[in-house]
Amino acid sequence: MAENDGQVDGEDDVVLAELNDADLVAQMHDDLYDGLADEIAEGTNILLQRDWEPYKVLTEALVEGMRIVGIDFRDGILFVPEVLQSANAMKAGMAILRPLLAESGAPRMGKIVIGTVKGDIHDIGKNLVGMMMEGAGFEVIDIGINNDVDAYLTALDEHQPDILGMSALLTTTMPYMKVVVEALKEKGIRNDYIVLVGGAPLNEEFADNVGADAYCRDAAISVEIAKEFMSKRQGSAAAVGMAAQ
Ligand code: B1M
Repeated sequence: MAENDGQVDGEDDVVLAELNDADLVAQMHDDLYDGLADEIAEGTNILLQRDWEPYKVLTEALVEGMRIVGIDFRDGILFVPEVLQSANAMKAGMAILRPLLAESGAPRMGKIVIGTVKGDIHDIGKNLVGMMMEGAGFEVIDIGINNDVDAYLTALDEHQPDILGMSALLTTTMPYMKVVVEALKEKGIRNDYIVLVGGAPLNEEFADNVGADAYCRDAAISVEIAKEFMSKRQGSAAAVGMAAQ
């Protein structure tokens, strides 16, 4: 069971709405661990009704719960089918938070094409980045998982974004980012895009090595970095000009 086993979990008759905030969050970590999508949706709604900021619900209840799942997955206590259920439960919570994170009314900041690289089907982190970017006023074109070079190039050609975002969660798939960047260079279009990369096994050194513009540690930082690059690229007129479109 999850790290916080013994606090409030394991009770069939737990009424989420009767728990205080700390116990509810602990229970949600357990429910995420157990892949209980309905309970995660309910817990998410309860925290929102208690005036929790959507971002706080996301990070403290959902992302932290997934971190705990990741530890037991790594240690061979949980296996793929169980972790898939946890991922589905997480998505149930994210579906509720998505419109709230996106409704900030921020001016149009720019456009990003984002996708997970070839061979990799992890999409939760990428989806979170997309949600946060939308909330910050970016137009987000999510091209999904398992993208080869052609898929990235086609999306860039079709959508003409300012930013290309790539995600990789596996040490075996992260080198593919370099393949994509090299393809951009070969076509002479590398400098047309801000290339941002992210995913748990990456770091700044890796981003430098593959020729990306920056490594983004998490979704919130991705937004900050994207904004920074956009304002460098277009000057302070960027947000104003795009808002008027
Ligand atoms: Co996978 N898996 N998995 N898995 N999985 C990891 C990544 C792993 C670290 C688990 C472990 O061993 N502890 C391990 C990788 C080890 C390694 O490479 N060294 C692993 C493995 C081995 C595997 C399989 C090979 C297992 C197997 O089949 N034997 C297999 C591979 C499948 C494949 O892709 N080909 C596999 C499968 C799966 C599931 C399908 C069961 C499921 C994915 C479901 C889904 O995504 N729809 C899954 C999950 C859920 C995980 C863990 C538990 C959680 C990942 C996650 O969603 N984290 C993960 C363990 C872990 O990371 N602790 C693990 C939460 C998410 C919010 O964080 O994705 O890091 P993260 O995203 C962050 C930042 O990294 C950053 O911002 C995000 C939000 O803050 N970010 C970006 C991410 N992408 C970005 C892009 C950007 C910017 C920032 O662009 C601009």
